[in-house]
Amino acid sequence: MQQEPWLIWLTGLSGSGKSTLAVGLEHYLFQKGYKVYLLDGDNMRSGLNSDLGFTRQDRKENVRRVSEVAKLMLDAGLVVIGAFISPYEVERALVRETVGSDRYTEVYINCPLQVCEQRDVKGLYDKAQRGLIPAFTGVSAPYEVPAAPDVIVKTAEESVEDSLRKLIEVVEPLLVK
Ligand code: GGZ
Repeated sequence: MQQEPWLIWLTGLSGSGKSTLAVGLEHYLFQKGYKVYLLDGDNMRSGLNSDLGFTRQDRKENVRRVSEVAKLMLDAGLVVIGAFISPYEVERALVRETVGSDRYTEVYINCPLQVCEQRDVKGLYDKAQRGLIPAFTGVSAPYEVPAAPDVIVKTAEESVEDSLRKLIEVVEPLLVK
């Protein structure tokens, strides 16, 4: 199957729904026959980036390395989904620049901090508020809202199915060669 190599970059707070949507998109595209790979904190921070934490510098390096890996994957012809908090505008711009703006789509997973805190699926917000996790995004470290994302999904207002449908409607036409 002919496909256009493309990076779909999901940015948003912890608990905003990035992973859920990334996995949903990956499954959808896979079933449609696309060669797709998902890069996220789980597979990057456990291996290549296992030396990195969450300081300003380490986050910068995390996203920089991911962008270089994504670029190689695009050169190999894959569709790549990146799901990272990537809280700084300057690093997101670097990702766009590294892979090329003609094969990059930025998706802002918009979910109010209060909703992420209420969801607190992994109990991380609770720990962060008690001072047990330093520099936690939204609590004790910043999240810069994307200035000009290509797509915005509002996971506090839409169902997972609605957000996914919206994402697919934007992304799938881009991948057709
Ligand atoms: C933010 C943290 C932190 C701190 C651990 N701040 O919800 P999760 O658990 O599964 O996803 C979060 C993940 C974020 O990794 P990223 O590589 O996406 O971050 S970044 O793009 O900013 O480099 C969270 C967990 O790691 N986690 N400590 N202090 N999230």
